[in-house]
Amino acid sequence: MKNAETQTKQATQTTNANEVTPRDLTNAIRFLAADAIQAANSGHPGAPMGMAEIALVLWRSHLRHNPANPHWPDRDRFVLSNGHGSMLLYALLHLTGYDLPINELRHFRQLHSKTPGHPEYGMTPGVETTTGPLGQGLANGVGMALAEALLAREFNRDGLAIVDHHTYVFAGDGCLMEGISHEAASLAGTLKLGKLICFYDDNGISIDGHVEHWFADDTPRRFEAYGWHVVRGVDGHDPAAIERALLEAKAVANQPSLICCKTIIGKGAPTKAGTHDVHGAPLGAQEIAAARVKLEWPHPPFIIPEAIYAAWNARREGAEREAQWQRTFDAYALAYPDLAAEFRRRIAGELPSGWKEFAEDHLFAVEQAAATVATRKASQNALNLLQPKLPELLGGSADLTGSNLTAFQGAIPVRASDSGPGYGNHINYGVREFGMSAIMNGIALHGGHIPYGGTFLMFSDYCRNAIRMAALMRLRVIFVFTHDSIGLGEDGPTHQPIEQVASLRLIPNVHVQRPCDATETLAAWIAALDRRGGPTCLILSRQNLPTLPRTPEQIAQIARGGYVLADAEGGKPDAAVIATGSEVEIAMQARSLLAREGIGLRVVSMPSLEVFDAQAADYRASVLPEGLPRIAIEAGVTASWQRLVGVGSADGTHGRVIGIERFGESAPADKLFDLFGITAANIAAHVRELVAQAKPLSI
Ligand SMILES: Cc1ncc(C[n+]2csc(CCOP(=O)(O)OP(=O)(O)O)c2C)c(N)n1
Repeated sequence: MKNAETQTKQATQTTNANEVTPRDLTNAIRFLAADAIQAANSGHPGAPMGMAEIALVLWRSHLRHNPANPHWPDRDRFVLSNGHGSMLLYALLHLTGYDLPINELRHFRQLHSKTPGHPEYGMTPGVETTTGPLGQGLANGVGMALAEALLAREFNRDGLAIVDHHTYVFAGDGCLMEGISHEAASLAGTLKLGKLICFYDDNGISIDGHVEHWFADDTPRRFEAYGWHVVRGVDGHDPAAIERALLEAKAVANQPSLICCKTIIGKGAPTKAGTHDVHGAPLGAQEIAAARVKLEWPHPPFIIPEAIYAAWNARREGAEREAQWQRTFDAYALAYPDLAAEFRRRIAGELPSGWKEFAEDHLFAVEQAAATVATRKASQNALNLLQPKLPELLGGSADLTGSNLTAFQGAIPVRASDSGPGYGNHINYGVREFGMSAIMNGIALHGGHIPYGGTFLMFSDYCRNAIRMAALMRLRVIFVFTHDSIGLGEDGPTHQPIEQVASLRLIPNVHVQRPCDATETLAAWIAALDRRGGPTCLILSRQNLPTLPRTPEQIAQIARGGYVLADAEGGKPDAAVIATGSEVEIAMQARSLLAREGIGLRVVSMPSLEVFDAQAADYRASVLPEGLPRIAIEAGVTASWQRLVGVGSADGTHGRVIGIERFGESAPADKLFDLFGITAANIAAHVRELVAQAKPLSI
């Protein structure tokens, strides 16, 4: 038997540079995918094999990218929305010359490889977004295309287009069945995102089999109804037809395009092509061997002849393209030095120097103003203050702008014009919470803006998987969730969040901030903007809340997530109450009640449990000393707090949580707070019991 090296040599010699055919190039994709999936004994060969010709045309003849610099700001963006076909993307990145050696493909889906089961942003050079949850990639692409259009409006000057690129998306039946793709496509059509081009891999197959039994939409007409330009009936295995379709799509500047490609899933697999067997399982050694014969690919697994590598390699053109852009940028920098510096800063995601000191100075002013306002209103005030310093803020709301108060003074709504979206800095996302969230992820991924968007906290459940994706990708996206509890009153249980705050806290990398007044609200915005490690959810009240008195030291401590807002008079607490948001005021009232009885209650305001948890142990212990009886109060399920107050702990610490473990009711807010015991009297009653049980304590 020949050893691998001899086989390699022979195989490599069989193809010389002049003889490389399109079939050789697509074979390289097909066999890298099939062999890697076979080696991993898991994965999805169907989409990579079925989309090989589409990938060939797009990646070799159109995609403006530079494999040596995946961060070049004006590169075209590519999104594999059907992320299960990850081996297609890995093959393309490897073949075109990204830093993704063949060894990484050999280790597809293995621990610590750069080739995880689904493409993951930040793990593999050239992967623009994490995809796998179907439909969201397309929505990310809409966000990227929107970011591109808005930045172009803001920064480009006559003859100096420093922002001028396309966003390309591959999507399958699964993506187009998902509701989120409807939400995102509808907005993309309305806003006339002409530089968004999506290839629909119309292979008629999903996991359960032939989609005609559960997906009989007329997709082209549906997209036409959204305002897209649709290229129908393209043979997805004919490079010339794909090329024509792509040129047609690129020529349409004020409509996004959908190129509908008829393909055969798993094309090239002799017996399994066209069946759902090839969608999500290795082909098997026998089928791959037969495919090698059928497609005349004699090369062993993971061996690609040099001539084929050379034909795929995009480093030289990539370097030229980037150098050409750099020349434009240099001319731009000469003509508009300030704008050029601002563009660089925005793309790097750095905030302007001095912004934080500026914002923090205002914390004192807000504290001194001692206004009684809803925290949603305090949030708008914070935006009014911050936005002139931070033009990268790109706001929006899912049709609740006047309720979420996301529009700052002078906000310019993003509107379509004849040539695509006009300049703006506030987006009416329409009633599309999930779409909004995934589009914001795309905007953040593109770079140049910090997106934030609002809806009622209740509907954070609609946003949820996109919040999770923002957390997984560690994106700076800010979710503005207002109407945060039974405090919203008469709208009733459908609109009253009970479990939402606790459930958002369960998502790793998410910071939840539930400020109690105007000062904490501004501090929460500062923290969210300053944070680069993930998204923040701002949880804001509908009802007015008074600004509570603080010393400068306490104002500084807000950034630690939790702090002593008011200690027992005389500094000797008998118990501590931990509260967030609107319940902090109630805790303060309980403190006054108990003080009259000689019981000392420490009030700990804890706008962010995650931030507090990340503080040093001695700081945490200074706020919540061991042995001091604790009560937590929050107008929602109690799950977040049981650990912190020691419910059920073996060490004898005992605590309680006052919360709401059932759905709300339709009634005025004050009646509901009484009904659910979210009152000063109830806190006081629990504290009396706790203090009576507690051992004497000296701190
Ligand atoms: C939101 C979501 N639901 C379900 C899945 C599981 N899943 C992965 S691929 C797939 C079928 C996709 O079909 P299609 O887009 O036609 O892909 P193809 O068969 O062409 O590879 C499903 C249901 C998923 N990844 N994301």
